[in-house]
This record gives sequence, structure tokens and C-alpha cells, in this order.
Amino acid sequence: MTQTQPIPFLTERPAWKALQAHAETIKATDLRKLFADDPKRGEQMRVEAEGLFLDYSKNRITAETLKLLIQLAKDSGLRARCEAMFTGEKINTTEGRAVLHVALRAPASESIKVDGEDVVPEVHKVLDKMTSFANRIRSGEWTGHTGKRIRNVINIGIGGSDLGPVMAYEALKHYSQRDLTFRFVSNVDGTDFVEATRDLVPEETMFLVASKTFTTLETMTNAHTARDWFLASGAPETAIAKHFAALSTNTKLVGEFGIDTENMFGFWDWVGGRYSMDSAIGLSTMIAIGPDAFQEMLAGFHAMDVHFRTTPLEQNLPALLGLLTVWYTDFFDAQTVAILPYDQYMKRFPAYLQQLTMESNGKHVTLDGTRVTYSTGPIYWGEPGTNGQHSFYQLIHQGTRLIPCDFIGFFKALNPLGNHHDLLMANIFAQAEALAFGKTAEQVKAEGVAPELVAHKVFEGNRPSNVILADKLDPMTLGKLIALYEHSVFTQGVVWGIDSFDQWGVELGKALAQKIVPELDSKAALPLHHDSSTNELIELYRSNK
Ligand code: G6Q
Repeated sequence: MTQTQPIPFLTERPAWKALQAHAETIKATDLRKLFADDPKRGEQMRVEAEGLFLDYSKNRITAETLKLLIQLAKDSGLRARCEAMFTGEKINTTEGRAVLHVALRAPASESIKVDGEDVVPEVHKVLDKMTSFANRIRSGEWTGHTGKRIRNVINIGIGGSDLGPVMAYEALKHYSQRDLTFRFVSNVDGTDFVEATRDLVPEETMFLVASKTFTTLETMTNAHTARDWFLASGAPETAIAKHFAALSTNTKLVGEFGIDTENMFGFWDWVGGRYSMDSAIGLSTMIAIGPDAFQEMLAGFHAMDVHFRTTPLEQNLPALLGLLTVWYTDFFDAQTVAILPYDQYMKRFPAYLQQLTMESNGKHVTLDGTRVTYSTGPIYWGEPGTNGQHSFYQLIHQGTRLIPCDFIGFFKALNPLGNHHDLLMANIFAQAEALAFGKTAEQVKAEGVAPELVAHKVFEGNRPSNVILADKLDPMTLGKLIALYEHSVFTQGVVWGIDSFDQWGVELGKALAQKIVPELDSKAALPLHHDSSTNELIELYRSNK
């Protein structure tokens, strides 16, 4: 670690204390006044980096707030932690692992060492192998066991081995090879597999079993079901090599499953599940959009990595986004952040970010195991606009909670159609404006609204949002956007002093069900030793299944 001085507990840091006092001043003013006092606010509180524009002027902040938040980041050792991550230090201390998703998109000319070994050449070796495989599937050169080309690609994985691939496929569908069908099976609910395969021909289908550990209950269950489904078509066991590939770190278990390790695409323990969509886990993405476009996506990630690592915090997009989240979470008691992409292709982006943010920062102790006395990771949620406007935006506008929003939009439409795109974008600008400035009782009265309805039609305003804009949704831009949020999460985690890279809560879930599975057998009727509620539920299920 480059950090030498011990860092005081978060609430003891001078910048934290200053922010506490400062928050009271900010709560006493509002966005109407802040904008009225400074006509240039919209111009000044805007950053452009790597083709992403962030307008953060509609946040409940002043220049002083930013100064203090940046001081807090510095006092928290953000720079040193960032360097530690980029140079392969084992900053995931509870698992004793380096955290090097940034190496997945490092150019071949770079060198990043873990335990003295340069990992970049390994990364590129796997990328090359993925490229050759993807090209063969895309061109039809790879044939199934009956000589027919592959038409369907099914990714079987869950959590980090599903959410990234499915989000990227949806986000980049515009660029995907349309004569290939892509499906994603994650849930252990048999419905997921059945619905994904019911109209597919086994001899034209390739399964990608995506599992870092190759032990996850859901994925292994679905993988075995896929194997049975495939063999039930009359295919011989030897055909499996042509229809199954594995994306995993576990060579031994892949081999035992019966997948030819020639068809295995590896990665490493320093890639966290939720940070793995640009590793071998992204093979479905590469097959869909092609290796060149995949490389563009990696270049986008890398551009944001470099920006995060080298740009002063005042101009640093991920740092600003992360610090604003700390601001609302800890000083305004905000519980959530809404992610509102105005782009139909981005429909799975909020779900993807839910895992990235909440699995990373949903922690209650600091790195040394001390219970935190402040709030950590907020709840991320959202839906694409404009759909959300016709449902939950009501609560954001007029409810009693403070919900910071990130609006995401693009200058250019991928499917230009009449004036659709102007209508879409007008809604972003209008929503952000309405949230910030609302509508006063005087304005409502001036519209001639009946006196008894005035209170109902008042919008208090003063509700914060960021607007993030880019030219168009392409692979490079998607890479930048994802890395923006990855590093925002990192920034938050550093301030909170937590391990953003472990997930003991998820591990617990993986173990719990295993114990109950045999108890559900009605015939065996094993004695139950849970609490009275769990015992009753299991009994009820046994007698009704
Ligand atoms: C991600 C989590 C978790 C993980 C899944 C799947 O950071 O660790 O979501 O990705 O549980 O794990 P496997 O890839 O090992 O099947």
C-alpha cells in the first residue's frame, strides 16, 4: 500500500465533519435559489470526458460542497486505493484477492502484475481464443454434430455470469448478427430453460456454460438439463464437444462435466463475478456483435479506466458520481438511486447496475471488521424512460422521499423514426427540469386551478438529478458507461472504507438451500430441525407438492 498514515474512521475525518455542518446550509436553500444566484451554474457544473457529458448542476450542492466532498475523497485515500487496484494489490482483503477487471481491457502493451506475474498476456491469449471461436460461429464454419451451422447461442449462468451478458446483448442488439438467436437461462426455475429452448433445434444450438466456480447450483442444474435436452435429440455423447463450451476458472470441474477443455475460456480469481462481462464471460456478447465491436467495447472501458486513474477529482466523472451518491446517502438520508436510461436497448442496464452497486457496497463493516455508524450502499433501481414516467415517477416528483436520479440519453437515435427521438429526449430534459424546479402554489393558482386542488398540484421541486449524455449507444460508449459506474462504486466503497469486492451474503444463499433440498423429499420425510416457521413451511410444501 502506498498509504502510510492510518486513516481516521470516516465520521472522524475533518471533511466529514465539515460536510455535516455544510449539509444544514444546503438544506436551508433550494435549487431554484442556487440557479437564480448563479446564472452560469448550468455551464459550470458540467463535465465532459471521453465523449460522456455529465450535467450535475441540478444537484443540491454548491462549489463548497464539491470542495468538501473532494477533500473527503482525498482524506479517505481514494488515489492510493485506486493505484492499489490498478497495480494488482490484493485490495479484496476478505478473500485475499487482487481486483483487476481493469486488466481485462488493458492494451497488450501494458503490464500488470499479480504475484510477480504479468496478467495482460494471459488476458489477450483468452481474447484471441474467443475471437477465433466467435468468428467460426458467426461465419458458419463451426458446425454442429450433424454438419448444420449453429443458429442459437444459449448462455447458462446466473448473477455476474448472466446479468452482464444479457444486459450487453440487449444494449448492443443493434450491432448483433441477426441470423443468430441468443437466449439467456439463469433461474433454477425450470420455466427459464423450457421457455428458452422450446422452439430451438438441438443440432443447431450451442450452450455456453458461464460459471466462474462451476459449482453454482442454478447453473449446474441448468447445464445438466441442457445436456439431457441435447442428448434426448439422439445426439451421441461425443457430440457434446460441438455444442457446449465453458466460461470458467475451474478447469477440473469443466472437464468432469464432459466439456472438452479445448472449448473452455478461462479467467482468473481476480475477476469478480459482477465485474466479469468483459472477460470470457462476455463470449456471448462477442459472438453477437463480433470481435471487432467487442474490442471497441473494451477500448471504451479502458478509456474510462484511464480517465478515472489520471484525471483530477474535480473533473473526474466516476469520482464525482460516486461522491454525489455519498452526499445524498449519508447527509440527506437518501435510501435509493434511480437509474433512468432513455433508450429501449438499455432496458436491462438498471438490473445490471443493481448487482454491480448493491453486491459491491451492501456492506455493514469496514475493512477491519468495525461496524459502520453511517449508511453505505443505497438501493439502485430503475426502468427505461419514458415508460417509468407513467408509473413510479409520481413518487419521485411528489412523494415524501428524496430519490436522486441518473438520466441517461443519447444525441443520436439508432432507429431514427419520425420525431420519436426528439420526443424521447424532450422528456429527459423536462423531467430533470420539473424535478429540480417544481411548480409553486402561485404558478398553480395562476393556471386557474380550483383552490381545493392547488396543494395537490404543487411540485416542491428541489429534487436532484444527474443528466448523462453521449453521442450514440455503441459498443465503445457502453464500455465507458459501465466503467463509469464501476469506478463510481469504487469511489463510494473507498469513502465508506468497505470491501466492495467480496459478497459473503451471496455465498450464504448458495449454502443455505443445499441443506433444505433433501428435506423436501416427501417420502424420506427427514426430521426437521429449523425454527417453527421454516419447519411448517417445509411440511406444507411436502404435503402439497
Ligand atoms: C458476483 C457474485 C455472483 C456470481 C454468481 C455466479 O459478483 O459473486 O453474482 O457471479 O453467483 O457465480 P459463478 O459464476 O461462480 O457461477
